[in-house]
Amino acid sequence: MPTRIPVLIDTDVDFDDYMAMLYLLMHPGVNVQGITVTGSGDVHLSHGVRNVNDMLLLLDDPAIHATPVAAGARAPMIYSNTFPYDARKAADEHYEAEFPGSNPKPVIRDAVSFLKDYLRSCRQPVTVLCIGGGSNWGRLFQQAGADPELRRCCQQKISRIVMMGGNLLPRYVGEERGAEGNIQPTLGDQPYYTNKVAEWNIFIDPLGAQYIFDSGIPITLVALNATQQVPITQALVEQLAAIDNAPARFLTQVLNSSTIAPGIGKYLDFWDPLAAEVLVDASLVHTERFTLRVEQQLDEEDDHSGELIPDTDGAVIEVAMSADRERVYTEFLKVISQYTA
Ligand SMILES: [Ca+2]
Repeated sequence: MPTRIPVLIDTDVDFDDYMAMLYLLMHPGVNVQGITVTGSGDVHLSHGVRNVNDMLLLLDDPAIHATPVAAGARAPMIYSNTFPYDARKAADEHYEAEFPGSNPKPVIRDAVSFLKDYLRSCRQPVTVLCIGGGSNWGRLFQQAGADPELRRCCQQKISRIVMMGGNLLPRYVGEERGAEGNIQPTLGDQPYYTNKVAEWNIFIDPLGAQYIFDSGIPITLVALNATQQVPITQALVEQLAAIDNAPARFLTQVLNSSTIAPGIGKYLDFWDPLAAEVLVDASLVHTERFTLRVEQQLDEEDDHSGELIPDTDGAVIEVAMSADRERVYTEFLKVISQYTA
C-alpha cells in the first residue's frame, strides 16, 4: 500500500474549513497528523478548538478522534483587524450544525510548541495546509529566524505549504486573470474597513503571511484568482445532501444554515476545500510562479495592507491562477461519498 501523505492543518474553523478538514480526514491517501487552531481568524479560539475536536467524532474511527488539536494565536502578529461579529458568532456556533457528541480528549495549549515538537520528532516530511491565515505558522517562522537549528528543521521536515489566501489584482496580471480583494463584499452596508485590495486571510495578519512567504519552504498559494472560478453552488449542496454518511449530513447542515445558505451561488467560493484538494492533486489548478511581498502598511483612509505585490526581491510563490472546476467538484464528492472508516 502506498504511504499516505502526512498533513498538518492550521484552521480558523470557518464553514469552508469544515469542508477542507473533513475532505482530508476522509481521504484514503492522507494522514492528518494534527490540527492547530487560530483565534485571529473567523472563530474565537476556545470555540474553534472545541468545534474541531467534536468534528472529529463525525468519523467512525478512534484514531481520528485522537488527532491532536492545539490552540494557537488569540490575535494577529500585527494590527487588530477582525472578521465581522456576525461571521464570528456563526463560526463559534458551528453554523447550527450538530456534532455527534463532545470529544473528551485534552486540548494542547500551545500550537507553536506542538508544531515544533512534531517537526523535531517526525521521521517523514509533512505537508502543511494553511487555511486560517498566518498567525500560528508566522510566529513559528519568526522564531525560526533567530534559531538556525529550528529553521533547518523546518526546511528538512516540511515538504510544502499549501495556503489558501491572497489575490493578484487585475493591475498586475490583467483584467481577465485578475482578482479583486474580498473584504468589502463581506462587510455589506457597513464597510468599516477601507481595504479594497486584500483577501481576508492575508488582511487579518499581513505580517504572519510575510513570515510564511519568507520561510524558504515551497509554497502553493491558492488565491482568489483560482477559487473565484469554483463557486459553491446549490447543485453541489444537493449532491452532498444525497450522500448517506455523518460527515456529509454535517456539511449539508452547515451549508443550509441561515448564516451560509444566502451566499450559495452568489459570493461563496470553494476557498479552503480547493486548497485541501490541491494539496493532494496539484493538477486541479494551473499555477504560475511569482515573486511577491505582502504590503504591511495600514492606512485607515485607503488601506492597502495585505496586498500581494510583485517584487523582484520578494519570495518565490506558486500561485494558483485558475482551477478545473468540474474536476474539483467531482473529486470532492467522490472522497466524501466513498469514505469507509
Ligand atoms: Ca479558513
